[in-house]
Amino acid sequence: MQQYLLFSPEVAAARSAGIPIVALESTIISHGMPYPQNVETAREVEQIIRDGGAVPATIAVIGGKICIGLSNDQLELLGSAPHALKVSRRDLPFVVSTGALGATTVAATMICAALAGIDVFVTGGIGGVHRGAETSFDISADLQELARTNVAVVCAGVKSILDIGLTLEYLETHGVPVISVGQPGFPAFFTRESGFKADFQMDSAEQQAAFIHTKRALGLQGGVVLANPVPEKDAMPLAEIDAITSHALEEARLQGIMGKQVTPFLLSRIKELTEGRSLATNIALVKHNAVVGAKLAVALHGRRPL
Ligand code: PSU
Ligand code: MN
Repeated sequence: MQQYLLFSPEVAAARSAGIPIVALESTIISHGMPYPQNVETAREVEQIIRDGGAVPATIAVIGGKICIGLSNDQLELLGSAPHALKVSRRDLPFVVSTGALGATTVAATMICAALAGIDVFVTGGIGGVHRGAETSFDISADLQELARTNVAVVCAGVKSILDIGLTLEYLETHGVPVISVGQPGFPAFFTRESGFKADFQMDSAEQQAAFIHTKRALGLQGGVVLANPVPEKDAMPLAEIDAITSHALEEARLQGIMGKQVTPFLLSRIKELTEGRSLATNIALVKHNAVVGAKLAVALHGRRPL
């Protein structure tokens, strides 16, 4: 397997020096935000992780290799290339074997992080059970990955483009713990509250690391969701985001958007309909998650090896 992995010099050095590493995904760069804010944000998020005492490893598939850590040029390529494919578990062997340019989702980034021995991953929002999944069967592969792959995912919860209640039910069925940070409520990405509670609240990185370490020690396979609410000052008004989400969902339905296009379509329509205000919120919450993720990686590193 290792023949498919290519570590950047910075990540390779961190591995030999025993410095904690935090994985970052690339779908958020290629399909989650517009250029050039996507590349700027990716760089800033990496720097926040460094400032927190860890080393960032942004993950993507380039030239048939799973790249663990990207150069500035590679970040630029992923942020600007219109042909970057959105790569989930199913797509990973395709992009690796063909040499196509691949931006990894939460699911694929978890797989690659686990292959590289990285146990903390920071992103914005995870995929989930889509509204109307009882007829469309549209449930993100991110949830199955959380059920099986040992990586902790720091996010700002789940967007209300999804059915948040069903997403939490699905995670419970598959034994994925959902831990909130700083409040009991499970956040809804753009807003701090979703109306649902997380399973456990753990505010300190030490507590979170002890939980993850114990889960691992008990042989319980699978990830953990760490749900970190967007800072109050950056959150969007609930009524506004609800109205815009309903509008975008209706457009997707009318245009017959299906499969892997659904999430990128909704994300980009929400951004357009809020005239970019949702983008500012999105950027702020990812940066906030990077602070939490770096602390967790440092705390978890102190507990190794299992
Ligand atoms: N949700 C967001 N922002 C994102 C995504 C989801 O708020 O960028 C991306 C992530 O890469 C996630 C993917 O893993 O979309 C889920 O896509 P799908 O629903 O097709 O599994
Ligand atoms: Mn889907």
